[in-house]
Amino acid sequence: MAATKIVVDPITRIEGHLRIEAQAEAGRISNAWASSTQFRGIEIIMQGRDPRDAWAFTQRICGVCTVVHAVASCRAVEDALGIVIPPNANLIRNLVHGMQFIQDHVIHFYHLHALDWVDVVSALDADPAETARIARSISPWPNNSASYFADVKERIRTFVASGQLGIFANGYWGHPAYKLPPAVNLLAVAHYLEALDWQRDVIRLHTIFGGKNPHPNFLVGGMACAINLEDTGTINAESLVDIQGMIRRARAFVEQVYWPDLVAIAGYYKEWAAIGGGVRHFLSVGEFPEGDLADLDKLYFPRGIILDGDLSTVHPYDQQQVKEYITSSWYEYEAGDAAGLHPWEGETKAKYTGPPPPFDYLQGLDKYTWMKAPRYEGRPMQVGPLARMLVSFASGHAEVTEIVRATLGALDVGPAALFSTLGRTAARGMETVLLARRMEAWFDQLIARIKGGDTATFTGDHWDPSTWPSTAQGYGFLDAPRGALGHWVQIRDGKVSRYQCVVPSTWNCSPRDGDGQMGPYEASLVDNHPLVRPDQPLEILRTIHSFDPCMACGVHVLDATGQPIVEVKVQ
Ligand code: NFE
Ligand code: MG
Repeated sequence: MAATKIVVDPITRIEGHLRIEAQAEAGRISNAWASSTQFRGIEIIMQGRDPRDAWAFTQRICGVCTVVHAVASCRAVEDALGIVIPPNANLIRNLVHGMQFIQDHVIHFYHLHALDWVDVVSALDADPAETARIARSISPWPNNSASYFADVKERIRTFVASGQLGIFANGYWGHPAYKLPPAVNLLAVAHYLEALDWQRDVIRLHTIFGGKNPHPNFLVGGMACAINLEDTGTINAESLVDIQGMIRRARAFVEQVYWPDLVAIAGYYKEWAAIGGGVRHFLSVGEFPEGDLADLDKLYFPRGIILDGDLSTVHPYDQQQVKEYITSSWYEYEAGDAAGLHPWEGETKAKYTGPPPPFDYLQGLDKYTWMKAPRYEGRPMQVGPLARMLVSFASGHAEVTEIVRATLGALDVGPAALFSTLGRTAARGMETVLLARRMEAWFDQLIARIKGGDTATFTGDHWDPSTWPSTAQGYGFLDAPRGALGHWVQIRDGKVSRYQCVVPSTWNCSPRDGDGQMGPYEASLVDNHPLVRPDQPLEILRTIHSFDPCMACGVHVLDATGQPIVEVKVQ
């Protein structure tokens, strides 16, 4: 029997345009291609600019992870110019980035991923009293009465009766792969709606420390906010109390809603702990510096590499070993298509060789995406929450070890279950719980420093370009919500001469390299992967969404101007 060809373009409920092509035989996926179908090239427009402005331009790579490119950029320029930021600035960056993680992960779970597992229409069959009983059995969260869930059910019924599902349109409702009982579906939909309000509240932390959201303000040399407890125009006693409230409400929702929901839903989908593992090399550049002087090597989540799923050894990360390949990508290199370039030598020269759109298939073409293929010592690497949890677990991180063990125990699965679609989604929840707790420690440290008389948030050292060497280069890393991020900057005569970003979604959405090695999305789709109904590729959504894809980051796109057409094509 010939393989069925499948195209999902764009995959929705992500940022940007991602096209997945696959082949399926006898209910399983036998081959897969991941293609990012838009290009903009922020790296190119950085050339010739003041490096102190780079954070503001690169931050616009993405409106989802609106913090991370700014921090990576500041760190790269600070590295190049030898700038050490004050401890308060580091704590504030941690709080801003930490809240970014928490908001991003909760939104991902409820609004971008949950409906791959939760059948909204089935919730109409729920008994609200049963939902209330389940809610009380897993969490002390106060919104847990039968009348509350009856109201939510009524709201869904109104959506469905109007024929306008709105935010719930286009689901594969009734698909046989949905397994939750109606009462659990209703619980999840109720929290989907609650999470919308919750995230709007807690992300105000960005507006206090950074002036606005999305895209709060940063500053090479520190943070662009002043602290003066007596002054109404700065971070003061009142705004710190407001921030403390947001941190507490963030933790409460994560511990009492997101995490219990995730564990409860995972319990119905344990077979997904053996599906979609894919690439077994993991990279974390680590994140959340905790040393007194913003020591970028003393991190809450450690830096390191896991090879071949072997958790007995954490290998050191050496940024010199990162190279980007374009064998399968619409770019050209001066040294030719087979070359791998370290970001210090990186080139961004677009060369589209695909068919004019609209096209039928990209599968079979030598080049099929705008993503480059980053490799570490020649290996594709999986990045993101699972990489962070595995590197932390293998490093003996106490809190990570505890929550990993407890979760595996609660689900009654072994450590091998981590290498899977379910493992990626569970790891994202685990780190959110730990970060929601850690935020309180960073906040307390900031308060203690302020009480001790230190209100510095910025250093002017090396701010003046006349003090800079004629050439300088630096890198800035951070582990973003979707994984390892690196910015590499070169400065000549006070201006950016080269700027390269190697981004989490570029690692994960990478195409095949010259050795034919698939990237993580592709490899996960052919790893013991079911596809029951090729015309309703729900299982593809589950695995791809478990990475939380962002094409805007991956090829540094600013906006999506293509047609909002979801094409699911089967032949
Ligand atoms: Ni646009 Fe991003 C994150 C970065 S992903 S979301 O997290 O960097 O590649
Ligand atoms: Mg790049």
